[in-house]
Amino acid sequence: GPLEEVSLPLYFGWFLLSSIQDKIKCTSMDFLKTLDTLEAFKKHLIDFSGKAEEVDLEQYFQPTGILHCTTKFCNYGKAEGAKEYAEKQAVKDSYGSLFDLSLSALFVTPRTFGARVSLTEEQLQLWPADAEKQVESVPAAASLPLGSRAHVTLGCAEGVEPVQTGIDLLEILTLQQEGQQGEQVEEMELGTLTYYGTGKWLLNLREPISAPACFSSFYG
Ligand code: ACK
Repeated sequence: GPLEEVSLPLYFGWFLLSSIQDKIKCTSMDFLKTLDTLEAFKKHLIDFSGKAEEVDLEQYFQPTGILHCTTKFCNYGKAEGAKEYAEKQAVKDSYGSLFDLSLSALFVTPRTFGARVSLTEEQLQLWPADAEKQVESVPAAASLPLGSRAHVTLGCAEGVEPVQTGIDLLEILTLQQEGQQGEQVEEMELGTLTYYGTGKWLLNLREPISAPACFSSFYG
């Protein structure tokens, strides 16, 4: 019946607790502020904005709502494998439980701003086996380790959908896997900043941010 049809959420994921959301928003805004002032960033501005003009990164990226790490995008049941995912024993067992997510890097591209999430073995039980394989624009991502796409979207450029954040992360990780060292541009207080070309920046955090998060779902 109609009730059954709407019983699947828009997506499942880990929802960061509000105390840590505030901390991450502060840290990430500080990072954008610093990145904006770096000579190295200004040098590559053209890749970033298409113009040599300055950009205010804090304005450039629009917040996209509650901070979370999507596990399975279900699209209310219309996405492939949505029902199977919702029925997985691990998903049922963990629903409503608290987890500790490790945010290991921040990344910025002309499209998105995000945090990489490094999943534990336990957390990978909730990760769909095909998440990295679904991205047609990054075919090489299929050979990345499971969980490579895991991220928290921190902001999107105007007109960009949040689904792009995980795709941008996969692009950067694919370059790394292909042996591209990137250009290590700066030792920042937070960690090492690397440039991977065409507007792709990755800050590996010296100390990963530990983020308590509830595994649940979003209906919208
Ligand atoms: O930032 P995100 O991970 O990217 O969180 C949002 C959330 O679902 C609600 O839109 C993500 N999302 C949207 N479409 C897809 C998709 N096709 N595959 C995986 N994640 C998706 C989006």
